[in-house]
Amino acid sequence: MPNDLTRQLVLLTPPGRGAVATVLLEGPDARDAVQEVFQAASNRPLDDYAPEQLIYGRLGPPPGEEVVLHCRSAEQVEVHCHGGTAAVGRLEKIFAVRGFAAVDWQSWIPSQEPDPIAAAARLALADARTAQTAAILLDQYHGALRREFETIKLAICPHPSSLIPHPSLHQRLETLRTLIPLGRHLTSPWQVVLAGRPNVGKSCLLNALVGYGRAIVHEEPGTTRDAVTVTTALDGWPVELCDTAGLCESTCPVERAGVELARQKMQQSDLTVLVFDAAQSWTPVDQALDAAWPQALRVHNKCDLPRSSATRPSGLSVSALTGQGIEVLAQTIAKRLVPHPPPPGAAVPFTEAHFRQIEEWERL
Ligand SMILES: Nc1nc2c(ncn2[C@@H]2O[C@H](COP(=O)(O)OP(=O)(O)O)[C@@H](O)[C@H]2O)c(=O)[nH]1
Ligand SMILES: [Mg+2]
Repeated sequence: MPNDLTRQLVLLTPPGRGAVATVLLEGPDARDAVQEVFQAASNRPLDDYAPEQLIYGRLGPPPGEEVVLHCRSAEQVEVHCHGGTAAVGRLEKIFAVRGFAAVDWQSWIPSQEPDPIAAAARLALADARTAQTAAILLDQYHGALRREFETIKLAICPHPSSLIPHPSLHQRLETLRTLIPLGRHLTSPWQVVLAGRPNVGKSCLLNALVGYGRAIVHEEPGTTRDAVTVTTALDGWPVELCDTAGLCESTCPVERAGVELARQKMQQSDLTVLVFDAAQSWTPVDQALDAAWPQALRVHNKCDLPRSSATRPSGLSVSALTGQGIEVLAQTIAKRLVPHPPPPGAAVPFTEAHFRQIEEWERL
């Protein structure tokens, strides 16, 4: 609810996107303020309508903006108008002279939620990329983390002098701490880099994985020097796959810049998939590469071709060409990123403030 005497206008939909924009007018006598500038297609006044009814008409000086109103109460009116920025801009002007201050939804949401964790979850939900990450945030919105924090506080507070943590308390904190990496990625995708020597099939593998995920969210063109990134979902987790230039010794400055960028990306990533060509023999260069990235997920591509007889370290066998092993690869990547997905309804910390709070309790 708004403060006692403030009138505010909140744009609830993202600016510039969508066919319809939703603006909330909130504050003392908001419905009367709308009535002053609204002409219903039925010519009936707003008081004639039941609270749940939608009212079509025009708003503002003729010819007016086409809008649909939903009068939630005398203090709250939702206005659905054409999407984009022009119609919203006109509404802002019309209502600014009536004392409605434009407020962004990020500032508005905390005023709606007395529980700061629920408010943070509502804000974070706008950045959830998959249904799975949204479901976890929804659990937090519905109180999973708040209840867990309350339980922990209760366990700590009755005996502040006793600094020996209760064993179950220790266990609870440990569980929360292991979920921090997941919490960090509920609003931003995991970074997975595909790396390896030129021509092993990295770019083809990226396409195959995206085909498996079937949910491209974002695509950026790249050159030999740039890294090409595509955001997809692997087993329900949002993942930014990054294709890199081949890792090789080169004297060409452009290629060397590409290789350097690839190394940086690998270092910064959550996981590197190191791709080798199963049809080629295992060389000392492969061996050196493999040894340099011990945490990487080792993948032997082109398993549709006759396999080179040379022995090679174990790894996932896949074919970007036929699709063989791609599903297992996607699942293995997901498992490496989230080894222990929390059960539905579990408490998951998801903001820096939550992470700090857990660390503070752990130090007690
Ligand atoms: N037979 C076969 N060829 C493949 C496979 N993956 C990639 N290729 C071929 O290998 C070549 C290099 O692939 P590309 O993805 O460009 O390799 P990159 O340099 O590592 O990105 C292309 O001719 C692809 O068609 C595969 O799984 N099987
Ligand atoms: Mg390539």
